Amino acid sequence: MSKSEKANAGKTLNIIKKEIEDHFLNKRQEILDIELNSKLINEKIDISLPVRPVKSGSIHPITKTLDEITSILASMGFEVKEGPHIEDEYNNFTALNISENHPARQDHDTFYLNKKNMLLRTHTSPVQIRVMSQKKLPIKIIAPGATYRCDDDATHSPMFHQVEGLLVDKNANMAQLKSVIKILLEKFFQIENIPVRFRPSYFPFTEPSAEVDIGCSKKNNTLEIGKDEEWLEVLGCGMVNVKVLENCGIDAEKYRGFAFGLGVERFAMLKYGINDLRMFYENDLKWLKNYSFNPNGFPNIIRGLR
Ligand code: 2NL
Repeated sequence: MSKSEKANAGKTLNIIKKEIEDHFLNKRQEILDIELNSKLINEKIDISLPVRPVKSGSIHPITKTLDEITSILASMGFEVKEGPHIEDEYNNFTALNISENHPARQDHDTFYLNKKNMLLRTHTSPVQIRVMSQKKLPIKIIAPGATYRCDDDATHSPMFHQVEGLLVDKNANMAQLKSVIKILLEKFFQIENIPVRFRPSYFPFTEPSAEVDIGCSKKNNTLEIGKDEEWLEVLGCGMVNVKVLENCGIDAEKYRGFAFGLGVERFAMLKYGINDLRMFYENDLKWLKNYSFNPNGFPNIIRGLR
């Protein structure tokens, strides 16, 4: 092309180039807009949707009952003590005045271990034997926890739970024992003036010994606690046998003790209307959903004494 032809063609080509570029940019923006709009529609957050439930654990009725009993007794000044579940014959039987030929010593009740004289504790009393043997007086403790007996039927589980209480002091007496137990039962069952009866009984480790009954009514297949019609046995107690104090090196001329023991499963069944002991250990989620307790304030689960 000549010089003037070149100038003209250049102008025209520039106009065409600009037009193509504009078309390209418009189309590009159009595609970006479509993409953005479909994102805005599809990724919209529906703030009206209900919160998805957080699955949380819950407090087992045995744990709940243990906590309740523990905090009532702690409010009366009892200190919580724990000890080993594997014990020796001395702490579990001999120190408690349970003789060699006592029925509780026979193999059918006790899980004996391969190691000589070792066993799974059959009650939490060995914890109290350990504390008394340290000879720091006075003593005001409770021993909550798991215990073991070789027994398994509708009303017995090979592993179950106890709370035992022990007070050793210069003037410890039966009247104090009666008030502690009365207050415990009133607070636990949340019934003021619950009828309570102390009935003479026998335990090798207490003398005198008593079993404690509470008033109830049993009508149309319904048990109602706090009524004044029939008696229901709930725990055992007594003044610590002088032989037991002496076995632990405590001067029985100067010191006396009272003690009590209760079954946690039984307390839980009576308070929470559970009629089959075996369900406690089945880990049946439907049963647990019905009978266990909300861990107040999840995820900060706070339990026990602080
Ligand atoms: C029951 C009866 C009882 C005790 C436990 C005890 C412990 C020591 C000394 C004396 Cl170290 N006594 N404990 C006393 C009386 C009764 O339990 O039927 N429990 C479920």
